[in-house]
Amino acid sequence: MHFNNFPFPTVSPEEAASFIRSGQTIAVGGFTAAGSVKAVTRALAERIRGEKSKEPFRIRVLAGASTDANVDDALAEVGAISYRIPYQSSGLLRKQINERSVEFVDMHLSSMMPLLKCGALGTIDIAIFEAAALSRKGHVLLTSAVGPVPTFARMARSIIVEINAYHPDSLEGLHDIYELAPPPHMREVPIYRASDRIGATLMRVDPAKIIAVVRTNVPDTPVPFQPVDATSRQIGENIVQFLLEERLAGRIPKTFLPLQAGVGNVSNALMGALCADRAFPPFDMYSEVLQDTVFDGIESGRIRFASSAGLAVSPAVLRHIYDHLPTYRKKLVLRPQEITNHPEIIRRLGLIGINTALEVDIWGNVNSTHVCGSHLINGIGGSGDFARNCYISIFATPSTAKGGAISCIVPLCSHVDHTEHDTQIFVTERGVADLRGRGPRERARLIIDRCAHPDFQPLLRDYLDKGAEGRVGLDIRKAFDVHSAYREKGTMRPAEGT
Ligand code: 0RQ
Repeated sequence: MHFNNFPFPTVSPEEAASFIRSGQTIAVGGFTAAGSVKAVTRALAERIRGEKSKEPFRIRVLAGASTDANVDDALAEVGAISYRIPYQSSGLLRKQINERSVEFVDMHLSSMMPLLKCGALGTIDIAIFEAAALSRKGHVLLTSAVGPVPTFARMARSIIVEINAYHPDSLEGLHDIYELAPPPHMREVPIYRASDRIGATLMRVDPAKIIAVVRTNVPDTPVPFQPVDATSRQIGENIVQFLLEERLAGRIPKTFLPLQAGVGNVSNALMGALCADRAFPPFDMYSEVLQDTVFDGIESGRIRFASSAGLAVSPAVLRHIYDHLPTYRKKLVLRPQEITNHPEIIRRLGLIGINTALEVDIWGNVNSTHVCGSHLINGIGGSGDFARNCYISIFATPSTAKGGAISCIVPLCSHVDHTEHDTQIFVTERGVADLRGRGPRERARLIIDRCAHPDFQPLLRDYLDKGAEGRVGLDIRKAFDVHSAYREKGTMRPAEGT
């Protein structure tokens, strides 16, 4: 393939940004900070900052998941985002969403592409994405993520490509590009193992749509993880213990099953614990993001193969992967998110899914997204895709948050992302509650006894014991007392002597 010998206009980020007009919908490539757009959205933000127009400049922004600071933060700083889907993790954008100046649609990542393809999410004016290389016929070598890019590029009216020299063109072979046909033409997706490749190494776009190419040389800038604390370490160890016992009991095959792990500090810490435990057999990952600790596992041989939509790793780990590409091409594949999060494949592979909750209620519902039912943190992301369809679905959370002021186990979730029908196993640093096959009262006892913090157990037991009549016994009048207390007094802890 002859890369970079193309006729498309190579322009400055500012010139490329001049194609974007207020009221348009742009779709940005990347998945989390991996492969995120680096230059055009930042140049657009600078232009908006300098403009004297009285009319606010507002655009709709579609992404694969979260982005790095060059997209969400840069555009939010100049108030340019009017609408955003399907997931975000920017502090500033979160503030604007919670102040209701940005319309945010919190969506299962697997739902986005089908909705886009059927036209329910409107049209895309311009897709902007990063590439390591581009050919005159529109062959694209993507960078550290695939995520939404194949669908965005096919559906957009115009395309701007950022060729980022930070990513070598020897990357070819890491990606597996495959797009699903819309119904009624959709076929089974022939992935039977995490390592199966079913598509092309290069993405193909219509060259007539490429209106500009920008050159950059910038690394991905993911948010650094917090050091692993004792609580996260203990959660990881509890999960390891649970999975080893399941294997011993014959409910997980001896050869083990592929794992999915979510985002955040807790998830990073528990992958570290899984990889450090010598009793744990080598396993595959079929996930949507891979964080740093996964690569320690690949290096030590604990992880055999990893499949993902993007590499949400530190610059040092990405450099290591790029320095060892012949090895990593055999151990790693990057896929579109409609494949990584596809319910059919998650079910067929028999995944063990491990996601993080904000709060869990005693009936087994999970809130992953909204504090006190109202204030968004990030979004549901792919957690629902995996939780609903996994062979074993685990939700992990510390038993308390905010220095012990909040119990993460509550009488009733203030917002429900995952219903009791889609959850199975809960893990905190206190222990493990296996809810499979159990009715509501037994589930409640298990969660309180095994997962809640001892300081909050009396309150939760009292709620359960003094509950209303009926199969569940949920007392609607007192269900949100702990949330009200937190809002009013900044703590869910009962006052001394009550
Ligand atoms: O806030 O830093 O201000 O103190 O929430 O909590 O404990 O650091 O946990 O980084 O693992 O994130 C659910 C947000 C957990 C994440 C969530 C506060 C806590 C802290 C973060 P501070 P931790 P993590 C695949 C899967 C949904 C998407 C998903 C997430 C902050 O995992 O976004 O799973 N998940 N995708 O203090 C009030 C509570 C709280 C609370 C914690 N009960 N009430 N605040 N916090 N519990 C990936 C993708 O989809 C891309």
